[in-house]
Amino acid sequence: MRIDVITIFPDYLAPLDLSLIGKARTRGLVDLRVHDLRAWTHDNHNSVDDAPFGGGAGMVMKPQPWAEALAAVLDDGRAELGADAAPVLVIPGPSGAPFTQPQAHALAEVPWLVFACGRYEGIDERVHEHAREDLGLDTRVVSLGDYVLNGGEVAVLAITEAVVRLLPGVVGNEASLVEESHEGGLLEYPVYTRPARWTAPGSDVERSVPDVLLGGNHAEIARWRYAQRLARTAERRPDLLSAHEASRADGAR
Ligand code: 6GU
Repeated sequence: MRIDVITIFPDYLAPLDLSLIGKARTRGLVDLRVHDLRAWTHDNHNSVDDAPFGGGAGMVMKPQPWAEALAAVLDDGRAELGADAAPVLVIPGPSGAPFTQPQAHALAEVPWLVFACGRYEGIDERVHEHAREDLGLDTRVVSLGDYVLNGGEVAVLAITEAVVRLLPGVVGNEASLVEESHEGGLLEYPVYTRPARWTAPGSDVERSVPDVLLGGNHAEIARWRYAQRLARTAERRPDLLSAHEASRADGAR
């Protein structure tokens, strides 16, 4: 998979050199390139933003550097992937649709992703239109959740990690991708490791691992874990539980 990130803070993406993603990059599973948007400015101040038409607080990212950046990144990617290659363009922002695990799976099937990181109050809307209508790009505005960050860079870190760990060969034990929170629309069951009985320093309570997990009856363990997933989802994410019940009623699972 090829991933291009366009940002005014390339250093913000440095964590993508680390851990699982870094390893996937050195192993050639992911070709990730970070581009400084200011490379496509032509004034002395390398300005990328300006005041909003219609007034209001904050600044808006100017269209021209974005159009040039997208053209250059598309050229570069097509030189490598072929003239017909077309990336999915992901524009992170608080006004996007929520990013979810099903979307992570969908993006993991795409051979080429381009992320456009907005800062300030966002990118001039005509850049979105240009990408869709002139460049013909599948353009998706996505949000991490209902709160405001200063820019899209943290979202790119989160989305890239969620997507890249799903690529074949990135996570050592692929079974670990199946039984985790948000797979199957429920949260993960509680997990335990040795010792089976444990007392925290300074505590006088000995805490035991649930007996069912020590018994080796795998059908019973599976039933217990499913019940735990339901209980935990009901408590922490009742919104997910109603969707899960609807899909079960449909016979989807
Ligand atoms: Cl993707 N961007 C920004 N700036 N704020 C956010 C967000 C993204 N997701 C939630 N808040």
